[in-house]
Amino acid sequence: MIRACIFDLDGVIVDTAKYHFIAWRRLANELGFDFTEEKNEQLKGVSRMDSLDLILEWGGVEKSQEEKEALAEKKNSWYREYILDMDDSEILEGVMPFLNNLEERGIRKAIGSSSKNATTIIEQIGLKARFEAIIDGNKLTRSKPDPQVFQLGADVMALQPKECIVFEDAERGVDAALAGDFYAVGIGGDNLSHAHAVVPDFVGRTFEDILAQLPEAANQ
Ligand code: B16
Ligand code: MG
Repeated sequence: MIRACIFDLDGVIVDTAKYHFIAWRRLANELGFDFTEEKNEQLKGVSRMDSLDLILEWGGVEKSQEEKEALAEKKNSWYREYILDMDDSEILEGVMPFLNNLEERGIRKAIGSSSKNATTIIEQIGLKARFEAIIDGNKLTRSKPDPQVFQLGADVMALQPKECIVFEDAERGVDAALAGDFYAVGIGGDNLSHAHAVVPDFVGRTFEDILAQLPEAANQ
């Protein structure tokens, strides 16, 4: 029986991918190369340092560990300028009614994000009090597709994976949920067909609608 929903943040509750893209692209341009928004898709759900490694590889640039840490810090300071301007108007359409619907049903809620900035973002958009657990990148030792982020969320709520639905917009995020034995629902995007169900967004959707798309066992 499902008792909780665990939400990825970037791409599920808010669209911060656009801010990550602007900041990473600015860094790449400073290093003398560029990359496209399609390439940026590959960075969804990927940790900061792993994202930097991929971007440097695309640009054919090699840097020492110390230089990489300085570059990641620079990108993060630009990124934080954007997120510190965010407010509740950036919550994706359909999310608020869906959270309300879960609360009416007594379904518990947590955030499971790779981002070290997740708690700041949740505070900026005024949703902190709505989640029982916020697992962010600061609490993680392993990146998605490792299931650690969702396992920690389930642990805080003292629930088993099969009592939780994970909502994810990234292929690696769905991989992580499945690796941890959670029910996985893909939001939007391509490359999510391995999830138990995929929906374009939360608009007009209730908990019952989602349950109806999951395997029989989730409904018992
Ligand atoms: P930060 P999610 C992920 O968040 C983003 O999708 C990914 O693009 C980003 O690189 C990662 O967080 C780390 O973010 O630099 O803020 O620690 O989708 O897992 O909520
Ligand atoms: Mg995401």
